[in-house]
Amino acid sequence: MSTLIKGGTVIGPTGPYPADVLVDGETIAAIFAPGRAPDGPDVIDATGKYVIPGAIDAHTHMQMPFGGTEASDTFDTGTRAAAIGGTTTIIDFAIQRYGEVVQDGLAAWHAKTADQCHIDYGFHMIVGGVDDDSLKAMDQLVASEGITSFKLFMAYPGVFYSDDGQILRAMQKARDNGALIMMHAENGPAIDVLVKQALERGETDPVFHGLTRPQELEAEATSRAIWLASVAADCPLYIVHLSASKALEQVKAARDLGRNVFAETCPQYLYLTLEDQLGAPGFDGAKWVCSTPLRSKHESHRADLWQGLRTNDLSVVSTDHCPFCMKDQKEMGIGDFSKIPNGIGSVEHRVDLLYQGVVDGKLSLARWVETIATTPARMFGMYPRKGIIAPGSDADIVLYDPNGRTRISVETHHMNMDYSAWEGWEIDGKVDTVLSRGEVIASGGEYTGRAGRGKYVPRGLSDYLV
Ligand code: DUC
Ligand code: ZN
Ligand code: ZN
Repeated sequence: MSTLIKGGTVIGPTGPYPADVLVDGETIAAIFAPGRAPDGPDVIDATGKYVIPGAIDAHTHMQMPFGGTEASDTFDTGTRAAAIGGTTTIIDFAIQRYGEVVQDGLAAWHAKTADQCHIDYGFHMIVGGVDDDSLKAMDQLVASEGITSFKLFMAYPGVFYSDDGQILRAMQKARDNGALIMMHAENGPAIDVLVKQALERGETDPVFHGLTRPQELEAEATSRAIWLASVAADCPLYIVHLSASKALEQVKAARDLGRNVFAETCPQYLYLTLEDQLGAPGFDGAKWVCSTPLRSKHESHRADLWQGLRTNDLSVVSTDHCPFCMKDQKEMGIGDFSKIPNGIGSVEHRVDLLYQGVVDGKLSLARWVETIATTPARMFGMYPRKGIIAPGSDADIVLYDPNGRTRISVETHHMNMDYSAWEGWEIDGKVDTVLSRGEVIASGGEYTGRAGRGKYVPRGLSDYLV
């Protein structure tokens, strides 16, 4: 079946242009200058709308066992919410813990996602125990399973933590097989000392989560990861959830030297702060406990991150979607901030929150689309199948209404959370229509997709390898 998306403004890598987009089955068949498409197909009227590639959230944790509980969105609820918000592909993190077999962890993620996802999905692999077996498994995942990126942790000793020797070995392996190393860059052992000292002083409120994770410990770990990657013959390195100016400085310096280093940030670091959210009265700040933490509004973090997005020192915006409810989950940390499960849920709102950056004059339209769709596709080996409006690409397409308005609230969101980290936020722009592989799954506020229609996307190597 053919459909013509007519009268809209396509946002491409070089900017906006008026065009009609012909969809044939699951793919984009052709792009026509306005009025040049043949008659015949069904028409979706895109007049006054931006036509953008379906967004890709390259960092989610659906139903992740973590912090003594499990992230509250299932693959069903989380991918449905993502779809409604204009995201048509997620890359979630399968997990191997110390002593476990990597392939078993991967099989567990395939089992969780089977018949559950509303949109297409891929996996990164968390390697929580780097040893001879897991290193060998990395080769197999790259060669045969479509998994070409591996996350390591410099934080969370005793949970996912890798020491420097383990990190170096994994980086050497990645250098050999072409994979990307994704790094949670915070100095976990030093943070644990600060956490213990704070609790001994009776500092138990959520704000101390942020105060015991100072930016220096993110910057130090970022720098150490960069140097380790250098020792590993310039293994490609991608810093996840970068939150702080000093960490960004490390990435910038490495990139200026031509190093194979990339980084993402997340909407929470672009907008929210340690004082206004994490420091909210009583236990309310628990809603915004995540790692890396929100940073001080009295420093230049947010402005620096927006600038980093403009200059491509930050290449991608992902959510690190890791939702927990207040009831029974975040509440586990009443009286001890270190027991609050770490995570914020935003998978439904990333497209809108970043469009606000366009409205505020901080990003161009082209850069908006690049950071939420095109670059994630290229970074993680899904391009040009995903991330671009082009003939032959999957017809993952969002019609975005720049004249609409979005009000975010727990009353109206679709994520499985009993609060919203963005409660009451009003945003210019609105997701109007979402197509996933040619099928309209959301339009005018009505959702018509279904669990199980999303497919696993085996990924190739990153386009940014040198
Ligand atoms: N940070 C979070 O806030 N949640 C999940 C894991 C992580 O690194
Ligand atoms: Zn992390
Ligand atoms: Zn994460």
